[in-house]
Amino acid sequence: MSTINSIKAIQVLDSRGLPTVSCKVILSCGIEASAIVPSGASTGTKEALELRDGGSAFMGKGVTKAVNNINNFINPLLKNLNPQDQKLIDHKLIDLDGTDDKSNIGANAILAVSLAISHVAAKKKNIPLHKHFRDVYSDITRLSVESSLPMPMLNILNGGEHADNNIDIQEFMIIPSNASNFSEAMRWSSEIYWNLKNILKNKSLSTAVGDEGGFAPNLKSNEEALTLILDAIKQSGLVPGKDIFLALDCASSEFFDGRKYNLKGEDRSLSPSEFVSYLEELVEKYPIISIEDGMDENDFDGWKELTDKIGHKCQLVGDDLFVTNKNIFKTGIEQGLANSILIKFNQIGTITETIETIHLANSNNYKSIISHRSGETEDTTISDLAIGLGAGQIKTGAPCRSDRVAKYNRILWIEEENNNFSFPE
Ligand code: 2PG
Ligand code: MG
Repeated sequence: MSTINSIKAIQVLDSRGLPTVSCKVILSCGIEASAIVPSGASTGTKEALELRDGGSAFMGKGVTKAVNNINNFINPLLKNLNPQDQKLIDHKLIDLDGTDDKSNIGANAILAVSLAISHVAAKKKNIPLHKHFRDVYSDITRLSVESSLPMPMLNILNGGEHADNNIDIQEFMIIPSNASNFSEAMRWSSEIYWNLKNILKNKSLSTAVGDEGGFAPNLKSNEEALTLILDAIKQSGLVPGKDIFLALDCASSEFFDGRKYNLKGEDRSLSPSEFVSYLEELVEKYPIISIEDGMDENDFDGWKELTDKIGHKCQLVGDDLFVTNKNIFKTGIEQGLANSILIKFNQIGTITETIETIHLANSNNYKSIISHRSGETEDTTISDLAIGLGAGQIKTGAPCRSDRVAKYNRILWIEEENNNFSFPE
């Protein structure tokens, strides 16, 4: 049996030019694999802790403490273990840390190892990572569901914390629902992206992009963003509300002050009920089928009102609300908040816990959307996770910038190699 020989981590840079953790696992047979962790900007307050150095280097954002925790503590702990024992290894990492929020060793350290272990284990078995995920978690995944490719949600216009413009809503996404396969979904999305660029250019608006590759112009209102996107869809010869639907990530914790939702770009402050009506009207007026973090992460009454009012006709996704945490999610389900969950493995810290949260969603009829972070890298683990778990949806930014398209390109190859994999109807 080939066992773990050594685990080595270094500090590398992410798509924002800030440090993050990269980890390599080498087996006794010589096979090796590595992984890199992502990092968020509009983070939920209950996320697992991303350990940063503080001090002056990298504006305090260095990750050498997390890197040293891997090299000094995790490396000896996991030596000689079987990399196929992902669940056992993840639990050893959780126990080593010993805190609820992984603040001791750092969720960035723990996740880097958890991911790299899964990659090396798949490589050892000589199977693709998505197949490995399916095998390892066959007891808790929906085995009845055939492997499927995810429907992409592409963020083509950026605001909020991801851009320096005046738009309050963080993400304006397109969903190419009527595409017959993943490649067609990507072709349509690329064409819409380029038509949007031309529309902005012709109006002398900025075509500079935000953190997730979407354009970040200054606009008069959130509705203007929606109108521009509809124009881009039509110019691409596609029909909004038939071929292409829209999705929003409001990331509204970023503009809620405990009492009001402050839409600075529109110079308006709305009470929770007024903000629910605002979103309800947007859903009436535009082909919006998914809204993420419509309400603040602690505004449970607002969430309940939003869910009761539009949950029957719109996917309502909890991101900062649930932070991929099984216990927090369970409480939210009991309270009837939202109807879907965004899955980000660095919010919780291990692959095993991430997959347990997806399982909880499946068992309660909540949809799962596998997601990137705004700070990303060339790592494509989320593409395999979305496919292996049959999650059905992935959001990983614009069809532009390598940190985003790396994930889509990985799925294009998996589509090519598995013509029996289905694409959502
Ligand atoms: C989000 C994410 C990813 P961040 O809010 O959904 O789009 O952003 O990684 O900054 O939390
Ligand atoms: Mg979000």
